Amino acid sequence: MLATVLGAALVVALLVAVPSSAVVAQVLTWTANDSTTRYASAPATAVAGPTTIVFENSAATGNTTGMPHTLTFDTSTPGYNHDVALNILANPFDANGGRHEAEVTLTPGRYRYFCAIPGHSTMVGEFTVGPGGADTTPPEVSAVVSGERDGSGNYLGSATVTVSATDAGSGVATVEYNVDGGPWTAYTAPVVVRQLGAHMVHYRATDVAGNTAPEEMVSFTVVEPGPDVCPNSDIRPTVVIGAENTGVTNVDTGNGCTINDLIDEDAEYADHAAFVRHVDAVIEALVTAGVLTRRDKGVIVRAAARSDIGY
Ligand SMILES: [Cu+2]
Repeated sequence: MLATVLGAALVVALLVAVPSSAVVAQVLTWTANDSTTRYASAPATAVAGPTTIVFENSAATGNTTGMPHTLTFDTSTPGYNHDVALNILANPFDANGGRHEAEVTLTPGRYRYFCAIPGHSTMVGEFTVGPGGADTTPPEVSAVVSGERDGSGNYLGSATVTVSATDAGSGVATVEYNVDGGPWTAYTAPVVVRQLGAHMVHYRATDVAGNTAPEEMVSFTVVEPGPDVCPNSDIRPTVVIGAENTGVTNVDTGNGCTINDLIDEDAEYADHAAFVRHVDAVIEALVTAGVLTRRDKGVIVRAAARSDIGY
């Protein structure tokens, strides 16, 4: 009976011990050979936390001459972490056969290391340490809807949903979406919705550590594209009045007409003032619709006033 109780206690103790011993320690390995100018191999990145440093300078790593090297962490040059004092001297004929280990704790940042043997001054390098520990933060996900819109904000003919996800910890593993509550689908490219009507596109992302971001949603309406009111559009890249390039982008205003089409500088006007009033009116409508800013309007109307159209 006592033995059974002791046995049970032992089992409990072993179970409790498992989580800490299950943490896999990071091992970083440097090797050296006959070169006096560079290490044969070295890590470029690591994560913060307890780390086993291995420095091997032996026949196995290519040292055929018995040349000694050190792996020495820089503790003085500005711009680097200075919290690890490491200075391992190794050569193929030392008591360890040239293979040495040390236990250190790395913190986020950059470390610089070098070989301290005289004449080996270019044998240097650095590595970056990222935040360690378990990733418990889900990815950040967002979506943007794009497409040609009418004055009410409806998408003409189709809407395109572009989802992006980032994860600072373990990285993004999967991004998924569904349209109007349909099955979740792996997101690989922007999603084009052509079916007319109101839609909801849901999206979510999961990181490598298994954290899933709460589902989010964008909603929009796709309507029949209207007839092209301006079939022979002036599609110059910017708004041009007479000889003057205003620099304002000559966008499609939503019905197939560009801003240059609406300004219509080749039409007949009673006089110059009539042309300027016409420009002021069409551009004001575009400002109200959110197509142009008030500043754009100023630039365009002043260019119209300076032009000789209508004279
Ligand atoms: Cu060296």
